[in-house]
Amino acid sequence: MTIANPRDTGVQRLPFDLARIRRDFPILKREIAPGVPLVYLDNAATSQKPVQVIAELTRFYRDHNANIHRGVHTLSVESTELYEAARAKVARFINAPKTEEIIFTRNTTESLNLVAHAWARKFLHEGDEVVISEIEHHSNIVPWQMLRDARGIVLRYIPMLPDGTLDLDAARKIIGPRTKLLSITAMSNALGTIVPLEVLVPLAKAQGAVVMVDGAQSVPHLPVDVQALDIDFLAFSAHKMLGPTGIGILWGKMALLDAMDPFLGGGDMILTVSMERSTWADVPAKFEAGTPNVADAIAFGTAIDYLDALGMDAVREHERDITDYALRRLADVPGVSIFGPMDADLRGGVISFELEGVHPHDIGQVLDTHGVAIRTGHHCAQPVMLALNVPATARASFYLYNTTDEVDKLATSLEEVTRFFGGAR
Ligand code: C6P
Repeated sequence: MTIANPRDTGVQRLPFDLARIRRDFPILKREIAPGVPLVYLDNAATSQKPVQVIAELTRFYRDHNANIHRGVHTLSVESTELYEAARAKVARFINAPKTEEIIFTRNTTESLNLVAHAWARKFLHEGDEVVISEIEHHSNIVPWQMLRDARGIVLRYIPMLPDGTLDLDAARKIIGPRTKLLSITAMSNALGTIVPLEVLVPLAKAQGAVVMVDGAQSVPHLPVDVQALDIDFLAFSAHKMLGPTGIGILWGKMALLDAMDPFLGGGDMILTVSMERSTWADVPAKFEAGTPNVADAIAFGTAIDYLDALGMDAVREHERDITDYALRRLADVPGVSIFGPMDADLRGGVISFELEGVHPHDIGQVLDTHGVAIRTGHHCAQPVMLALNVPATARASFYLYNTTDEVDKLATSLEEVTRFFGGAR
């Protein structure tokens, strides 16, 4: 049974039936070794894909494949329509006022860099302040450091408190009249902390600053409404929300996108080209130079159909319950220390932890022999590791198909890890 017909425009809500959902994900039936079923807990890195998304990719290449916005032949027209329909689905999903405000990029990283290049390089000047936080992913740190070095902007960080939440008192002092941009994650990939945008966004708006949100971890897991949030830019990746790799989104308010110069020059982003000069196409084409990732954008539309059919409130509720269970279950495993807020209402389905006496890399390797896939390392958030005073953590991250049985498997496997490394606690 399919969850939603990808060609439907209307969405029928379906009950959150975990067994049925799991049947849609063929990879969840995989065994890592004979008799060792996969327990996939690395969803913050990338999610698995349902059959509907996989089928849509094949269907596109089999039945429609052509370049878009170029031809008058049937296949080109069909491909263009499917691509633009996917854009409309994305717009509806985040409640963007205009479909044209959705720009297809490769991923969150490219979306954040697009704003750093095409907006910030044009509108920010020496001494202007960009405020980020200590819990950002590198892709929301490095572009601003590069801009600081090139343009002399000042980069300021909202610090992290020991419990993994942001220091809001410090934020009130840091965000001020010189703040021109607040670029902030909505959910930490390293700790799961949900950032209180409802507090931070008004602080920045009161100073007349532009607000960009890194939604790589929030859009896949929480209902997100860009108008209710009152933000200006939102960046996220399809591959973390049931869609293919190689497709990302930048949403921006039309007035800002209109005022920006292009990021890349080439085909499809121009209105006219002469030997002397070129003029730009309208948004979004202005930011989609060259042949875009047509098939993956269309399959991303199918991923959105799937999430819409479940409803993002239901997705969040399920993940909150799993996280709550996991926080309690892991706290009972001898030697485990969990980083970040201990309240499942304050975090998404991400749990970073350490196991006394065992390096995270070793935890990951032994868990793999039990079929349990987690991520270990600095999670592209080295400032968080510095603040925690650890070189790395082990991280389990959940999605809509994970079960409490899988959390139990993680917990019992961690006990095995302790035994394996000779710790008797
Ligand atoms: N975090 C993780 O394992 P890309 O790689 O461009 O799709 O997403 C970058 C990115 C930006 N912001 C946040 C909050 C993220 O979590 C990520 C990706 C993955 O945590 C891969 S490092």
